[in-house]
Amino acid sequence: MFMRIDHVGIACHDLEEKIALFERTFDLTVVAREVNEEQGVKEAMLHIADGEGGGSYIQLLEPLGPDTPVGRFLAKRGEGVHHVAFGVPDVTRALEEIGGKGIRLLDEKPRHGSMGSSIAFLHPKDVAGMLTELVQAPDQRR
Ligand code: CMX
Ligand code: CO
Repeated sequence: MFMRIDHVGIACHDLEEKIALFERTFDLTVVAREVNEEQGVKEAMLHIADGEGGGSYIQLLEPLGPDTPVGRFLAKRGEGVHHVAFGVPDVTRALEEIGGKGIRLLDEKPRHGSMGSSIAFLHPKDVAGMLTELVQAPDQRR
């Protein structure tokens, strides 16, 4: 079902400060910056490698406000790994399959993600405490 790890999402208070940290520490390059109102985040994607069906990245996330998923996470736990995102060929199909196994879906249908991707989340309480994101790259052929 999973083709690769698409990205690891990191919650942080100050996006620009953490972009600079990851660039100078790991020699990574920002390939996209976006504001996603629906997800309540300002974010940057730092490219690591290219793989089957798309690349792999670190996603740095700053909340747009306290009453957002990342805002609540920062208040409760502080900065750190927020979610792991896996590349799938077809998010709609993956949701059907995974939902059929009794895992709670936070999204019944795909939403807009970084760089034109389609994304959906699974409930962390049903996946060993890991907030899990499914990602279908925009150019993914079936
Ligand atoms: N990883 C693991 N557990 C998490 C979590 C995370 N990122 N965020 C919250 N939780 C846990 C909390 O610790 C809490 O557990 P306890 O009751 O044991 O304390 C429980 O889930 C409920 O958390 P909450 O504080 O009530 O937080 P929310 O109301 O935000 O609900 C969640 C949590 C996962 C349902 C919500 O954050 C969500 O729908 N997330 C999906 C969307 C998202 O995260 N978007 C931002 C990223 C966008 C992108 O990647 O592009
Ligand atoms: Co993500």
